Amino acid sequence: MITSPLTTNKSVLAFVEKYANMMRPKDIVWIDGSKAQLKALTNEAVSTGEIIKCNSKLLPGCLYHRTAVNDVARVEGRTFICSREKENAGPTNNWMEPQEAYAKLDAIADGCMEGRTMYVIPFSMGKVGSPFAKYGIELTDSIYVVLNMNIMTRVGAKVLTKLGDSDEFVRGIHSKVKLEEENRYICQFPEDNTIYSLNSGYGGNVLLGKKCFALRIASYQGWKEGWMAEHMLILGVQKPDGDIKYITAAFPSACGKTNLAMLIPPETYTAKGYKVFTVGDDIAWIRKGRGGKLYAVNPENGFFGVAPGTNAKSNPNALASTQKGTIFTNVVFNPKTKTVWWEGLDKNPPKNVLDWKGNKWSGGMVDADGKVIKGAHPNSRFTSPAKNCPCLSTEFENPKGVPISAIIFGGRRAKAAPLVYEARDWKHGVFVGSIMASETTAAASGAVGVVRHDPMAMLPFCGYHMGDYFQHWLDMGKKIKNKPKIFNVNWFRTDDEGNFIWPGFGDNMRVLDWILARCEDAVDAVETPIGFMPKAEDINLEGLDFSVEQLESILDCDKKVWLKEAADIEEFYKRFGDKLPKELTAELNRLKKNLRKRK
Ligand code: SAT
Ligand code: MN
Repeated sequence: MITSPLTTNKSVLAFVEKYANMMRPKDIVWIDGSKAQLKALTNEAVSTGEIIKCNSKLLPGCLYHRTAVNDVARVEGRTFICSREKENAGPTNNWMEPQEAYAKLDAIADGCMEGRTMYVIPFSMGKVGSPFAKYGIELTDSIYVVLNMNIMTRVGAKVLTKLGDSDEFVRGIHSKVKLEEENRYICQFPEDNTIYSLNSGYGGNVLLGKKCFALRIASYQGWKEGWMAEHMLILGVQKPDGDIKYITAAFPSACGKTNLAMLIPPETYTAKGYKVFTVGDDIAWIRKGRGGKLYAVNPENGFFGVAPGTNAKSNPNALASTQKGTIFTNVVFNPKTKTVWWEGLDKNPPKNVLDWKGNKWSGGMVDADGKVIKGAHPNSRFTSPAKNCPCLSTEFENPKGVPISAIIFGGRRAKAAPLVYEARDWKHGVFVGSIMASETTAAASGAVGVVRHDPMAMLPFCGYHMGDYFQHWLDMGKKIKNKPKIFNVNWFRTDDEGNFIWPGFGDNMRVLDWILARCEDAVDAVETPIGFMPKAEDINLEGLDFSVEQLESILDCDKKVWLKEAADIEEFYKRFGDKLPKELTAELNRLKKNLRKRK
């Protein structure tokens, strides 16, 4: 059997040996997490051109990378849940029979690392040793993946020490192979704790700790073990009296989770002493804890944020997070200054630089039809260490997590969904999450701007049957005495010209303020057919050029529009067949009844 400088764990060694025999790398390097090793790997990637070092004065420790042009986003059509029974993957996932999948994937992986090095990355999701933590080992032939995993997760020898002799670790197998689109597969085997990712080099497909493990595999583990893995940010709002309340919020990819997680409150709040702290920007693992409450941790250790639109106004905390030790992917690169740029960073796009494809590019360039050519890919990303974030919560490393007061669901909807409404109770809240719909974004390949149902923002990430997932949500509610209140928000309503009505960003604090007041029973609400809505005068508009009439226009419940929504939900629900919990059907019937009432 092969040996390792880091462990004698037989399951780990057998796993590495099996895939070394299959993929036949020229050598194997165990990632110990040391600075010296990471530095040497960075230099190696620089020497091959895989990575470019940024300006060490302006962007110390920052790196730049371009993916293949056909490999820039998650590929939902090539993502599979390989459960033994098709039924267990449910109607919303692609499914492949595990033996068939292994045969197919092993054939692609056969000899795929010839002439390359295999890196063995031991990593932890969650703080090593915390009650929430889960461990994994990712095999990869990409230094870019090693360096990103080192930012996004806790990597190295300490993970193997903690794992000891246990075989409870998630097995991640990644190879770029030949980056062939037609042989690209992202396969999760929830019953085997195993992930295969072949023929991709894009973050969401290859940083296996993230969507593949921390959501698809972990949602399945949570279902079996009585906890939850959710596509949610976690933030803390500190009031002037010092009390901090925590909120989790689920939004689909590229709908502003990072911005909300790092929100800077408007002057009217900061002057009074309000502060917002970030615990996480993408994923929350949630368990029942002390006081009959739900507690959440962020299992990640960094941010894999969308670059375009991030600027000193929209998200100064995210921008600050990218100023050191960050990996930029598919943004604009200036070879002279060795700095980066993306659309929406500022109003001064550079000239004579290189775009995300490596072509010569200057700001303002247009194509033959006069359309502006973008320099950065719309799904270009920064990978930044969480510790860079100026508003990182002191609870970020708390092994027990933070108590949740409110859960928010939100989508990107030009019409229909109001700025905010509150569910009547937990069951209704699960219904509200289950009926989420949102316009698609560039985070996944395919059409952008098409409204689709995306329950709890988990459609691409739930590792089992979504009907069982809804039931799991209902069951969790039965187990906890002090349940968080559940809300729905929509920052994206547009007027007839297509302009956003609500200013969003820092001003979303005004909505969070109402949400927390509701959690403390400190403010009234109006009951509507869809749930409780604020009285317009209860949303603080101080210091904002926004009229009560404008606010009322997005605090509406148009019965005609909602009857159409209800009909769509009914259609969507049919897909779940017998697995749709009857509580949700009852909620849908109640919604329809409420909408048909005269008043
Ligand atoms: O590309 S990722 O899946 O990592 C980010 C996202 O789509 O939310
Ligand atoms: Mn995400």
